[in-house]
Amino acid sequence: MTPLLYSVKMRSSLGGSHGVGGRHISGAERIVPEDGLEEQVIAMLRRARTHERGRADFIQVKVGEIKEKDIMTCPLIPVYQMDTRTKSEGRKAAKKELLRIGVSKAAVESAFRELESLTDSMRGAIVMDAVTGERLDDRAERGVRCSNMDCEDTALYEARMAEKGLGGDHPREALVLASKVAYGPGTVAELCWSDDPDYVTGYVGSKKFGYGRITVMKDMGDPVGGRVFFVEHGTDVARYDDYMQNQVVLVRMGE
Ligand code: WAQ
Ligand code: MG
Repeated sequence: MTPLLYSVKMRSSLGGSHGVGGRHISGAERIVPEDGLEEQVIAMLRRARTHERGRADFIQVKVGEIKEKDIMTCPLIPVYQMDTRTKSEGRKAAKKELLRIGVSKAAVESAFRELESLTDSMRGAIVMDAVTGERLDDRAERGVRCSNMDCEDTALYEARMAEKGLGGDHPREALVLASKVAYGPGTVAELCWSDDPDYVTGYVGSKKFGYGRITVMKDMGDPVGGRVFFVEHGTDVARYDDYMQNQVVLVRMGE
């Protein structure tokens, strides 16, 4: 029998709750078997109170059982790396990679214009037509959130990634998210860099080539990050948003 799975979600803020003056500090989510549930809740509380963006004073943790019939799986996209030394080198590499995947020049320029004009990080991602560069999300600070995904087998994942020197929370969360996004209905590519001030690595993801890790994509100390999901022309945004937000996806390790 497959063990019962639980979704554990945490979000934290400083100076009040989200929406009533609080500044977002961190969020995290895992899908864990019942025997790892309590340990996971504790790990998340700790993470919210030791985050480099600040020590959260408002923390929400949400736990829910997952029904087996609601679970989909997708493969972990393969990792490749582009070594860059500066923000401008990194962004140039990202643009080149997006064009190689098939995103139009207009859409690449539009995406960088949107992300580079942000003065504070959005909570979610911008959704953009990969042909016209038109922004398809509601243009609010929230954007489209990708949620309800994790590794199918965390121990196997950790073992494999440690071998490649890709251990840690940032790569795991980004790779799992990028895999779910890459397999989303209509996704062409994804562009991301972190909003954690000291985390300068970003990536360009796609089903076509995988997770193109770019070692430096912003200046040290910059707290503004962002994501863009490039989608096929004609993608149903409501359906896309529903997949990103609600579809439970477990990411399988390759051979
Ligand atoms: N769904 C959609 N967009 C999101 C989500 C989500 N669940 N979480 C964050 N974002 C957006 C939001 O605009 C953030 O400001 C931005 O992405 C960056 O999020 O070493 O840490 O969680 O290979 O800060 C990539 C490199 C790290 C990892 C990415 O992103 C590696 C990272 P962060
Ligand atoms: Mg962050």
